[in-house]
Amino acid sequence: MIFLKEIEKSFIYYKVDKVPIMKFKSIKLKHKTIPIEEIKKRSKIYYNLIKKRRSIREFSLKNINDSIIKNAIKSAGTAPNGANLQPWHFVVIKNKKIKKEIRKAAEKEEKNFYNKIAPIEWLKALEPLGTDANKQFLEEAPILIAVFEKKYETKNKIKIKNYYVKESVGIATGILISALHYAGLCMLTHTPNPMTFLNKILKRPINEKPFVLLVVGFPKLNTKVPKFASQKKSLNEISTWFK
Ligand code: IYR
Repeated sequence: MIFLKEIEKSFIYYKVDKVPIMKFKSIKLKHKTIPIEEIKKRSKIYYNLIKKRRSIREFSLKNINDSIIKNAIKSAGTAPNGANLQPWHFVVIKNKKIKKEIRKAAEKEEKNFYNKIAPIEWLKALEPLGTDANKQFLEEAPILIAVFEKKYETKNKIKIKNYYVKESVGIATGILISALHYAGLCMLTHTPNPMTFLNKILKRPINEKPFVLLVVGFPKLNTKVPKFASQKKSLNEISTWFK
């Protein structure tokens, strides 16, 4: 039996014996294959660049041009994601008052984390990073980017489910970090736990859940970073090859 159902104007799907067959429009892929030597060179250049990325916690007050952040967010928006539903939202905070509010709320959660709820093993794991409940960087850094994951979308009061939300937003955040680092900026992926205060302060709807708070800027003069975090696992440790 064949059912025909029109969902949107140009979007038709057929069900043949309950197996949905999608009709889709295609366009020609724009891809220029470059010489292998150039590919090898680029792979090295990218690795040499990305390996220099460090999470920093001391930011200078130097401002950042909006266009840099806009391009980085547009880059993040190209991330592969579930059913191309693009289940993310990025909130850029430059406003001093809001940054102060975020710091206050984050420090409240962090005090609770460090002094009350964190299991001892977790605190032990964090020891080599030297982190604590003081989050001065939330006020000092010129830009905060709150990344939200959208569990679902509401259209005409109907909930439309998103797919692979965490994976999609994780990939988008990775691209965002890579784009900002490539542009020459430094950042910290900050995850106060819980982060729900961000919905309230940033007036985000309930279908959005804070994923990460990216703290973006330039390092303070003579900024120090934990030695421990520069020790990366070797290729052998992180990969297995079948040839
Ligand atoms: N959210 C806390 C604790 C923290 C947790 C992990 I996992 C880190 O890699 C770093 C910190 C904080 O931001 O201090």
